[in-house]
Amino acid sequence: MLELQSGVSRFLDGLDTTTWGINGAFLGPAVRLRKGDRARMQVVNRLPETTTLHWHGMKLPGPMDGGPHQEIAPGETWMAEFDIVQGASMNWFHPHKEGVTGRHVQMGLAGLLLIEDEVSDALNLPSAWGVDDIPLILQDRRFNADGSFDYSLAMMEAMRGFQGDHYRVNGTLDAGVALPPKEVRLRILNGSNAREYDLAFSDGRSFRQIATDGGLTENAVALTRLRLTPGERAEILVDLRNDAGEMLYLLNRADADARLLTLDVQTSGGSSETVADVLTSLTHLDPAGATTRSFVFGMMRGRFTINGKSMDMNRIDLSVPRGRVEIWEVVNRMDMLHNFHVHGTHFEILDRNGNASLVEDWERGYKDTVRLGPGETVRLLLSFEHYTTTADAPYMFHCHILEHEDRGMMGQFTVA
Ligand SMILES: [Cu+2]
Repeated sequence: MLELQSGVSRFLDGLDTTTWGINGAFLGPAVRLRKGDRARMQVVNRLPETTTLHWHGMKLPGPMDGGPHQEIAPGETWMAEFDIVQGASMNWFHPHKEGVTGRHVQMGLAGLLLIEDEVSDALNLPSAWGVDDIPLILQDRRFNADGSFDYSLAMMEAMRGFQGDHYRVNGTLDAGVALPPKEVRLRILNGSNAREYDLAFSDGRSFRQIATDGGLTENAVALTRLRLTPGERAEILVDLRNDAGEMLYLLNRADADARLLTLDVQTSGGSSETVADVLTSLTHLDPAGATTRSFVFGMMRGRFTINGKSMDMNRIDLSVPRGRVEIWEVVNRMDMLHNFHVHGTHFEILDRNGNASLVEDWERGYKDTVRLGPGETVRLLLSFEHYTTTADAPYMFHCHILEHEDRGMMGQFTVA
């Protein structure tokens, strides 16, 4: 059971903050399932407002998606049942109520949905939860003088999206973690409303990415930096074998190297083992003969638009034939950062501005959310396995900068 509830948290000295959480006062649990399981999620809303709970990254039928149409009124329970058909991956759940998603996520509604399978089992990945296998939910907040969250949006902020002045990792300010001197696994979610992270370590060290939004990459990818826009995930391995007794920091290069997390490497509990570079093989769709659709991001009369239209719960924007391979060309005509998230499936990024080499090393693999810089165009290759045929349970495509999504940058589609 997942119980959406209101509570009180203490972040600042002497000040209480009213927060929302799932099975607790703030944030939610990490739900762990395996491929082949049947998930039965009983979601109880004990909040004073109607909301929804969306399973971001999950391949599942439309009525179970938890999008804007699956509202849960105060006091009500929503049962979501679906088969786990996808492989090992880091997914998450958060509200998706039309127009108020940004505020509901700011209040603290977010949790992790982690899937394992026989492939991830066999890789001998660091898997001691909280010891060498660490989830990191990156968020930011701003506080009012009385300790409450400040989600007032000035005009400029309503445009670019909410930016807090306090970082929080797993809900904690000035977060730190004690780690053994071995290779460790960080499962990172950008759970912020609008902030982009450009992650690197304080000593500039190289690390290896092993998973994107949709799960394991084919090979571990050596990186020294990694960029995540809201909703994107990455799993990385960090080699701490030679760092016993040392301290290093995870930084956000996009914000003057702000410190997000202190890694305090212990002197005991080490291991010399490392994970091999070859991880899995992925199935790639064939773009030859694929149907292309365009999604052009813009703005009109103070609302954000896709193809000139703002979100309308009563309008289905497109219907996609199930199983058909399509190329979705997403065009950002604005001088502003956006990203693009699709429900119900994963995609691979073909190219950016027509150039395959502009797909970043950390973007190769199965994705469900992609960065769309000012003026950029990305082409995505995808198809849908699940049906969602009825207009009352469509899938969504949208910008995952939540203040943009809430102001219209979203559309709906069925799969038949
Ligand atoms: Cu946007």
